[in-house]
Amino acid sequence: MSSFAPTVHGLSDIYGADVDAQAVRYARLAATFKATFGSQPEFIARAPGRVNIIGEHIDYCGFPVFPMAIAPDTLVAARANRSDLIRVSNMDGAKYPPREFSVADMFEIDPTKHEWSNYFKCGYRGVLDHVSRQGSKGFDALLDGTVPAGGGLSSSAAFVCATQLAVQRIEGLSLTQAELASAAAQAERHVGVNAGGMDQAVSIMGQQDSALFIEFHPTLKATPVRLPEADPPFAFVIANTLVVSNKHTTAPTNYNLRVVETRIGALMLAKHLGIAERVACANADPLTFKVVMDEYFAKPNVGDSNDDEVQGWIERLEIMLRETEKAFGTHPQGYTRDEMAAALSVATAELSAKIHENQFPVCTDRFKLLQRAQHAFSEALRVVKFRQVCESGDTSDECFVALGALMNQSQDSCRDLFECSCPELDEVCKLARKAGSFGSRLTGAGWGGCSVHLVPANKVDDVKKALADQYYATYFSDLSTERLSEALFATKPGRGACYYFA
Ligand code: NG1
Ligand code: MG
Repeated sequence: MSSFAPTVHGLSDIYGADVDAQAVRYARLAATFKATFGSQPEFIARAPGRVNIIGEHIDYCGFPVFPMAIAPDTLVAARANRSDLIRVSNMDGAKYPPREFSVADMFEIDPTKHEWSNYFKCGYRGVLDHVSRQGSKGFDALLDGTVPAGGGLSSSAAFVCATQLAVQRIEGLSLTQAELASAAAQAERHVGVNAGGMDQAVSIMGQQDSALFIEFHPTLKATPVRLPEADPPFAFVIANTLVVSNKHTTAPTNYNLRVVETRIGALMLAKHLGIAERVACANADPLTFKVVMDEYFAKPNVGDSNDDEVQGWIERLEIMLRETEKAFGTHPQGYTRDEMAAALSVATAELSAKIHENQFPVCTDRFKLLQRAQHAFSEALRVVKFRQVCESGDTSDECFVALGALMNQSQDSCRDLFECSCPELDEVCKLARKAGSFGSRLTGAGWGGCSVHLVPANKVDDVKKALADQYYATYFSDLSTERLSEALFATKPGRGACYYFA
């Protein structure tokens, strides 16, 4: 892959963004930088948030996902300052007060502290860890973010990726897109979340007008896929439930627990399939459902838009779904730690080490391996089918009915099998479908945050009105018009990360 050369884009290139508002924003950022640090920034690095159209909680299972980059983003204006100090400020200084570190302290991150600059340090460390180097230069940075925090649109990935772009330029490094994406995914683990790599990959590699089919295994690969062009065209409406789910405080019972359930599920499924030794030799760390599937069929990865290869995915995933039922069907109530340890013939303490509990503790009595595995394999199947419909050349209403149905099934699976929805997300999906959405589902980690809806352009206003009147007016009656427009908006695929120069 080519190295990630800095690119210069005009402001009008930010698809879907309000160009005038963006121009004002960049000018304000540069002016505030000058007022704060005494000179103009050298450059502005930008990385967008994302919305995941389909493929939830399966990036860390090694399966493909289908997100797109959006207009809301993080900007980092920066300039080297010829000292060994790193000074970082935020346009929202009331919420995120200025911080100052010496270059030598930048690798210290305390994940138990809720501190905004931790994400800045993550981005800093991500790049330098990747090249096994210490930082060498002081610099000043001013950040501005428009991705709502904790809303499921990946504010953290936008933040970390934009910081990485700034740091690599200051340090004179040039990582490839894939390296930046992987480094950012690794880096977020320093704040205590055992994250997958979807958000960072799409933030870096996003393409205007296309969603991305992102594969993680055996290597990171992003294929742009266009949504079918229909008349009227289709848009994605994003609706934030405004239920804030903080991944860091809920990780032991939510996000990190799901990661662990899929990891133990992979180990036990391998044993059920009689390939425990084979996967041990494959040396996959961590072992994912995708690795188990590949080893079971011992065939090369398939992912290209060739009919037979798509058919191959579908057949394999269907077989894995049947095996899942056989492997875990006896325990619909879930497994205790002792039961899982016994099934894997290890001591309970050893099991705890296998799932890295000292780094990412989890808290539950029962691990629902059946339901989590059923979600993972069926969701992967839906992602592959979604791409297949997009590339079928069909632009009729039926094709959008099919895409919408896959999104609706994904929501049902997230609610019932993966248990990562919440009543507010379920309600928003129901209201939107009634008002004309073809497909509605949660997007991102869930348990709150955002939902995404596939809506024909001529129904966008109806869907927005239904949600404004029946959801927001009911539960958030004092919401200002401005906050409502941040929570509820239509969007299209936008471009990925880039640099701007004055
Ligand atoms: P968000 O919505 O950003 O919390 C998280 C993970 C993704 C993916 C989704 C679920 C991080 C940074 N991101 O997204 O990798 O697993 O949940 O599909 O943890
Ligand atoms: Mg995040």
